[in-house]
Amino acid sequence: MAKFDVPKEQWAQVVEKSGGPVVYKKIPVQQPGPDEVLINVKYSGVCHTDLHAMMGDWPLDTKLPLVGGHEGAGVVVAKGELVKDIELGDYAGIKWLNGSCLACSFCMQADEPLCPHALLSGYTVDGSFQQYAIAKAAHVARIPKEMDLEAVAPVLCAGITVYKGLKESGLRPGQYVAIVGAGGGLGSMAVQYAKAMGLHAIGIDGGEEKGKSVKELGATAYVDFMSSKDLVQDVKNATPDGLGPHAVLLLAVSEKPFQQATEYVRSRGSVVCIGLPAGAYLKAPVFDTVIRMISIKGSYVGNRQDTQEALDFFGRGLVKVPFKTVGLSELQNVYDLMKEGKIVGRYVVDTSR
Ligand code: 8ID
Ligand code: ZN
Ligand code: ZN
Repeated sequence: MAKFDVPKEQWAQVVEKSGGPVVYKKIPVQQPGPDEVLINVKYSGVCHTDLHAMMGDWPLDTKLPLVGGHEGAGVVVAKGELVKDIELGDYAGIKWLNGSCLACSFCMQADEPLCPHALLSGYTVDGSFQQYAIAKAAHVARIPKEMDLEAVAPVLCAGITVYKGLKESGLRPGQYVAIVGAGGGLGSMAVQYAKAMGLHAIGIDGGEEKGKSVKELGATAYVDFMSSKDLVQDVKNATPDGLGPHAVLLLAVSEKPFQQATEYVRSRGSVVCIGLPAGAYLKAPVFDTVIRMISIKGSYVGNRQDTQEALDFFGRGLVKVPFKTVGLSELQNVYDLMKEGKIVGRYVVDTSR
């Protein structure tokens, strides 16, 4: 078995107060508990959730001080004595779901994201914006050795979440799905998973650069919410019979599309809410929802099986999010770009710089 020298101190990005900014500094390396592993995080994707966490956007408190991050890909360098199925040197991933009780009625049915005792990476426990991060061994993603840790990092939240959302939508191959926020991190992956699952993706986002990227990733059509004069009609027109997409994946970080989706979804279609804009509410006309038999639902990350399936799509070369890599020390710059909606695809941070 490989042996690793784990330092006592490491570089991390720390949220010291709600609202930020992040502070790049040295902090102690923690030791894993009996059922945990310590992962030397090499790369971590930056999800919009990390920005929500820093800004205190949601009605759920974070720990403070907080190390964010939940798309961490790295190498297992230490483990507790109860961990039997992971070896030192294996590749593993820190996901949003850092741990769960494995005994409640949700965990028993593989709905572990709904566990009332769930631990959340980069929210209720420290996450992957540090060089050494801890997670429950049962929950870390098993990443095959041949995978590129830099490219696979965004799969660990964005990939799993949109893959699960597509499964929850009930879509069948050949049908149409509208992906709202298609140029962002989750959206870029959603377009590719949709295509790989035999669906037609209608990407919705703002600006030409995002449109170009969405088309290159395989979308059948792109609707620009910033320039469209009649978005509802444009989305419907992107389906051959003009009746609208069979499902909508809402990944945007603004409330308006959440109010709009039931207007263009096809009768008997489903609207799947995934994005989490601060303070947002859903609103839909009862009349339309009833007589057009529309389903509205939420979808929240994925379980361990979804994780391995989402990684398998990556392994087969079917999904690859466009990403840019910067040093961990530059995380605040990434948040500044994210706030302005300027990121196409994902930013990945390299924890060695
Ligand atoms: O499990 C979950 N439900 C889960 C998992 C991971 C992330 C939920 N999320 C949530 C995040 O917390 C965040 O609220 O999903 C949302 C999207 O995360 P992201 O993909 O990491 O964000 P991004 O890269 O900033 O992309 C957002 C995109 O939305 C577009 C933006 O232009 C950007 O490309 N957008 C906006 I803001 N308004 C839009 C609109 N009206 C829009 N696109 C279309 N129409
Ligand atoms: Zn995320
Ligand atoms: Zn549980």
